[in-house]
Formats: sequence, C-alpha cells, structure tokens
Amino acid sequence: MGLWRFLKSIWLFSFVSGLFLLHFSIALILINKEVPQSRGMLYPRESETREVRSLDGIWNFVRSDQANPTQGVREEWYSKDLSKSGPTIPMPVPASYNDITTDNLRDHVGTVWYDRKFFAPRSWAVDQRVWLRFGSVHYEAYVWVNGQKVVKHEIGHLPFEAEVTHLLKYGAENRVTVMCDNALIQTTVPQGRITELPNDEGMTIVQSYTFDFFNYAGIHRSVHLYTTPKTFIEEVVVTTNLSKDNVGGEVLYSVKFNGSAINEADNALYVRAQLYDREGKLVANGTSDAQLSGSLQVDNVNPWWPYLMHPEPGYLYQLEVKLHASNDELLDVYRLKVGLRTLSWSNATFQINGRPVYFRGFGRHEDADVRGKGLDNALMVRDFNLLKWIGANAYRTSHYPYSEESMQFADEHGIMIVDECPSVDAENYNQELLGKHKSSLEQLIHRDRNHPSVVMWSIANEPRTREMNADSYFQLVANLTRSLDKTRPITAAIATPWTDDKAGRFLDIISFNRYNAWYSNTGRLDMVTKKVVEEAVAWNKKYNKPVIMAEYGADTLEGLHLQPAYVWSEEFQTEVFARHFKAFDILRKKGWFIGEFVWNFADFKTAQSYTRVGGNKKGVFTRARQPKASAHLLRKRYFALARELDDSSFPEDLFTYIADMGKTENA
Ligand code: GCB
Repeated sequence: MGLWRFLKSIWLFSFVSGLFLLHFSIALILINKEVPQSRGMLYPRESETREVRSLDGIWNFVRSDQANPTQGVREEWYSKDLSKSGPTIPMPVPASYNDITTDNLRDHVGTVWYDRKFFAPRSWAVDQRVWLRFGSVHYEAYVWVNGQKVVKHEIGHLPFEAEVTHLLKYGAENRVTVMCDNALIQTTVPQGRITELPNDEGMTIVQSYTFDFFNYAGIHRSVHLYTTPKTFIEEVVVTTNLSKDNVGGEVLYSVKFNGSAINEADNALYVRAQLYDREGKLVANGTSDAQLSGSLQVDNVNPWWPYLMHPEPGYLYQLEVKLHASNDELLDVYRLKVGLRTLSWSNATFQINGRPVYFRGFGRHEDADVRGKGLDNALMVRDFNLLKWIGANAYRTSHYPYSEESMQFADEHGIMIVDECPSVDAENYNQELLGKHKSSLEQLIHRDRNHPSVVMWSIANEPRTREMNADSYFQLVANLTRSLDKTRPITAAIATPWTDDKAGRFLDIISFNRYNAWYSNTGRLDMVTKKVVEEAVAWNKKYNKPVIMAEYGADTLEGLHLQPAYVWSEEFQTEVFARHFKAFDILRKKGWFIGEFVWNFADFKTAQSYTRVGGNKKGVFTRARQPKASAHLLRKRYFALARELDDSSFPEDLFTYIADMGKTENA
C-alpha cells in the first residue's frame, strides 16, 4: 500500500511540486504527532546464547526500468530468483551501487533489486529466534525472505531488522530479496525533487537535490542474520555518573526483554549485570530490580576521556548483561562496551567530567572511491589514524548517521561525536516531513544512546530557518529530541544569517556554517577574521548560548600551488585556515566560543555541477586520504590547542627541523 502511494507520488510531484508544496507549507499548521518507537536492534554480537552470521558478499542485482519502477513488484520478482526475471549483475554488499559499473547506473533514479541465497543451519530450528538485520539501506528498502514480505524501512543510514524465524527453511537454502528505492521527494529526509524532462529520446526522470553530496544508494552497511533465545534481551540502555572528583563511578542500566516468561507463574525475570575493566577484571556486579533496572558502583574509576585530554583516552569497560528466569535459568547474555563520563553545559561552556571542552575537529562524509558510502573497514581505520595524527578530538557526522562500527571506534579512541540526523537543507516544512524528521532522530537516539563518544545531537544541517513555520517545526523537533535524551545537549548547524534565524532558541549550543573568502567575498583573505568574530559574537548575543563554528573552508585542488594565494590553490586553503585561527583565538577569550570544525575532513563526491571539479574539494585530505598542505598547518594548530588547553605533549615530528636558531648547546 505504502509502496504504491509512494511510487505514484513520484509521478505526481513532477515539475510543479515545489510551488505546490511552498503554498501548502505557508498555510500549514504543524501538529505534534507521536512518532513510531524503535524496538530492539542491539548491535549483533555473539555470546554463549547468540550466533551471528554475515550475509555480506556478492549479491545479484537488477536495476528497474526507470520509466517502469513498479514492474518488479507487479511481476513479483521477489517470488523467485531475480535471475529468472531477467539478467542480473554481481553487486558487492556493503557498497553503494552507483560507481561499481561502467555505465550510467551512477545516475539511476528509482528502484533496484538485490537477492542472494543462504543456508540456515538445522541447529537454528530449535528453541530460538532468527533475525535479519540491515545496518543501512539507502533510501527506502523492502525486504522479502523466500518470497514473503518481511520488513519495509524508510530513511537511509539507520539500521532496521525483522524476525524471520517462521519464514526460514532450516537445513536448507533460503533467499533474501531487497528492493531499494533512492528517490527523494519533498517529504523524504533528506528532501529532493523528481522531475520529468525532455531528452534526446523523449522524456526522462531526473533527481535533483540541494544538498552537496552525491546521493549514493544501495545496501550501504552489513547485513546480518543473528539468533536469540526465545526470551531474550531486546534493549539495554546505559547512563553513567561520576563523583565530583571523578574517583567514584556509577553505571545505571535498564533492560527490556522480549518473549514470554518461561512458565505461567514465572513473570519475575531478573538481570545479573557485571562490569569488567580493560584487563578483564570484574569491578562491579549486581542484580536488577523487577523492572530489570539497576546500578553498579565503581571505585577508582577510569573515566572516559577524549583524545589528548588524558593519557588514557577512550577507556571502556565491558558490561555483561545476563537475563535469568526466576528459577535462575540463564536465558540470554549480551555484552557491550561502556564508557563512564559526565556531560554538563551552560550558556557559556560544555564540560566533560567537569572539565571544559574545546572542540577541534571536522565535518566529514562517509565517502570513497568505488564503494561510495559503503562500509569499508580499511577506510575507517585509516580515517581514525588521520584524525589522531592531526590532533582532532571531535567530528560531526555531517549530514547523516555514520556506521555503528565507526561509532564503536570513536568510543575506543576517545573521539567526540556530534551526532547528526539525516535532515539536510530542510525547507517547505510540512507535516509528513516533520514526522519523518522526528522519526530519524528517534531512530538515531535509539541506536546511539549508549555511546560515550556521542556528546551532542545535531538535529539538522542548514535548515532554511528563516522560512515560515521554521520556529514551530524546530520547536517540535527539539522537544522530541530532549524528551528522548536529557543527558546530551542539542545543536544544529545553521547557515541562515543570525538576523533571520528562527531555530536557535530551541537549541542548547549554536553551531554556524560560513564560508568567508569562498562563497562570500571570494578570494578576499582580508575579509575573514573580523567577519568570523562579528558573526560569532552576534549569535552569542542573540541567544546567549555557547557557539561553535561548524563549517569553514575552501575548495582546494591538490597539487595546485599559486603564490600569492589564489582560490583553489593549496596556499589559499592554508591562508583561509590561518585567518580563521586568528578569529577563533580572539573568540576563545570571550569564554563562550567552544569549538572549530573544518569543512571537510576529505574531498568527496557531489552531484555534477560547474562549481565542483570531480566533487567537493574542501578536504584537508584528498579522497584517497593523503594530506594537502593545509593538513600540516591544521595539525600544528590542533596539537597547540591540545597542549594549551589539555596539557598534552607535542608529537616528535610536529615541527620540521629548520635551523639551530641558537638554541642547542654545543654537542
Ligand atoms: C555547506 C554544507 C556542506 C557543503 C559545504 C560546501 O554549508 O553544509 O554540505 O558541502 O557548505 O562546501 O559548499
């Protein structure tokens, strides 16, 4: 039903859709409706009660005829192997499909199909449940197992799962089929437009969007089958506290189970929780109350600290959660990493474990050659090595939730995350958009609430916050976010001039994006420092809240050198950064300026446009993750800040030897 409505809407919202929705939004009163509540979706982990199997690999793939996107559903392609409905091509999972082939699959709009076979072992037939979980499919996914519809999920970058116990053939081969639709319209998050335009052959469908990254699509993250016992741990929520002196710690946990109690009389399940330190030593344990909640007290705690703020950053404990029946039978075991830390914020500061934090980081993208937005462990580890090499302590998951694996990595390495939902360039506010925007935050918070690295929620990037309805819209979005998590502050990266903005008052921390000497006063290095200072001061005056510069930068073609600095050259990017550094140092003295984030960590792919040479080149690293000249400058700045603010030491290779400068003793 939803599918048909959606596909029809693609055709209906043709060229005139923008105007239609604009009028619509002006008249619209936004109503606060409940959003669906996510359930389950714990990251798949093996334990003595659970098995995990990866379905990653090479799947079969078919693209639909763009002019006939519903053909596969009408002809029930899911009822048999895809190869029986037409020729298939091999497609890697996880990966975006766009850059894999040599033809125009890159710009395909609408539905594509994947399938693969897998075995379900006989042992899984007995006394357990089997779940099929997708880390992310972009944008909308429909999943069938052995021809039976299993789950539909909208919004990319977020996990979804369904129980498939009853659909599997045990000790036999099974088939999973996925239809994925990349179409973005005015009511999807993010928004886009589908238009029908004349081409040399007649008419064609064109996808456009205002956001500045390529609309990669496909099965972007891992696909897992995992088992749980019949009665199992469905959710674990963890929050932590520290004593004032950071010596005593507390882990508060709350568990939900799914399934029936073991027998009628037995409605008194309980949880045993045990906390182990890095060396595997048991440091605390306890038994839950009847609601399956409890707390663990930790002495001489090792708090979770950000990178360079402490000699041992990213300290994680392991929490072992055991679900027991009242007769003490062990039902299920799930383990997760826990970092003990506190966050606090005021109208001037942001503190972790009672110490003020100054963010030095990046806006980033999940983006790489060939695999697009597909999960790639090699790339992830390289990126974290570069983040640490350059001395960053934070990044924003611009402009959508990043992989769960990268969130775990950030926990381990002490990198703070400003966790952004997939709303980018929101405009023409309407009821359906609001519902999905809120749902994207609900799903994000559900997924990421236990990560110590997540220190802030970003509820949007560059929403059009001067528009009619922007205030009521963002009030509702912020209220929902706060109702779901009171332990973290809320921000949004705003580019609307402060004079016109209507959203900042609903945030805890103001983040602004501005491209002085690039989009405004292009090339004018003498028009950066003062403007940055003035704008940050204006935001602070307007809202009396801490301020972050969440984006600044300049496109830079690696290897282009021009002296004096000229736009697109490495010299220019370096100079633009230096002028910003000066502004940030003036602002830091004011007390409420709490962070600087370069745009962008690495070059990335965008839609085709005459302002982009092969993509957005504002990276400090190239798309192949090699440093531009600016990276070396930024590294000096970030380590200098870490030394000044957090008392960390310089890496030995930070400064290249130039000359004796009369400082060394006679050797
Ligand atoms: C922005 C956007 C970001 C773009 C960047 C740019 O303000 O938030 O997505 O890539 O500008 O380079 O234009």
